[in-house]
Amino acid sequence: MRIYKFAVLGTGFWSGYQLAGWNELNNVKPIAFYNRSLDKAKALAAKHEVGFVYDNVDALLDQHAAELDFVDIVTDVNTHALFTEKAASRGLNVICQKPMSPSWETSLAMVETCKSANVQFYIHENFRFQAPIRKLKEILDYGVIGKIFKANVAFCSGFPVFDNQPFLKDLEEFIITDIGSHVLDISRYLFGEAASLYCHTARINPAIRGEDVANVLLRMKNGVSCFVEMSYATIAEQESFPQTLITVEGDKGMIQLLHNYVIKITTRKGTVITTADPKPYPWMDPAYAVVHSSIVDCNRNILDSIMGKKTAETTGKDNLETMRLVQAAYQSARENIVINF
Ligand code: 89V
Repeated sequence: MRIYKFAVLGTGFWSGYQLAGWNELNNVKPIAFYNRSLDKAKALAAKHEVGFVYDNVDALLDQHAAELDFVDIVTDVNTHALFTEKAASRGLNVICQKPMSPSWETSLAMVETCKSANVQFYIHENFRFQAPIRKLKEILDYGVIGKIFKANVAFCSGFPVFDNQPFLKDLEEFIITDIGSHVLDISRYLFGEAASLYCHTARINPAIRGEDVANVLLRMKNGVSCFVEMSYATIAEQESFPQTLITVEGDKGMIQLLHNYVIKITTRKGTVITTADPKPYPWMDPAYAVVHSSIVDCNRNILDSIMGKKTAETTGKDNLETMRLVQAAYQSARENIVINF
């Protein structure tokens, strides 16, 4: 069996779970880690029996490019373009965490860079791989609720997200890049591409730099009116983090994805209830269960593409469409205008 070798660039909070996700697949192996502070890289390397650690990306790539199949970029968003360029110029396939980059132009350039270098480029957009989202899509495709005309996709939470990811506090553009990139991608996955978008934003938490509330109204090309709401300022009776709650209405009924992965399907005949729990893994943080579980499925989808078995869902090219929505949401909120695509 061929073992696919990779390097991880960035060994912060998220990379431990990313690596645990890779460990669930039996034909991949990390061989080198980069982190700007070497101590963190060393700690993670000891845990995963990785022999090479660097605090210089070029040194890692120069030393190991010949044996690597891909790099997995798990650094903060501002370094994504630079590290993508460095890996692509050495002929390496690139997997990069979402959001692809802070700007549309940079994202476009990243996709072009990888295309010109003839390497594969993937965005690790995992929300669409969550078990309840996959099940919801399956039910929608089955046609039980008929022709869809309206949807609500909501990620509204009061979870103390800055405790684990403090850098999010300093982002000038926060919730639409961090959560919007996920939930706008889910909306594309479920309902196709958007024809127009209108967005309001607000900052409720005075201790952060960017917006922590955004309401985005999409008109999809197929006519569906899709309201995508996100908030980290929500005080709710039942906290839903990190679940995306979804309601879809069609001319024959309604599907609701509710707390704890409960799915209710209502038609004129009544309501049927089912569940779609994420597959559990021992390394998952229970507070992030549905997200951590989806890492494995996202990794598998990308690896299948690297192995030439099938096309990945979240290629850089595909994710450009999500980034287009993210940037359009900011423009719409800034200028108070409807953006037509
Ligand atoms: O996916 C992420 O980037 C994380 C979280 C799961 C909290 O959304 O910020």
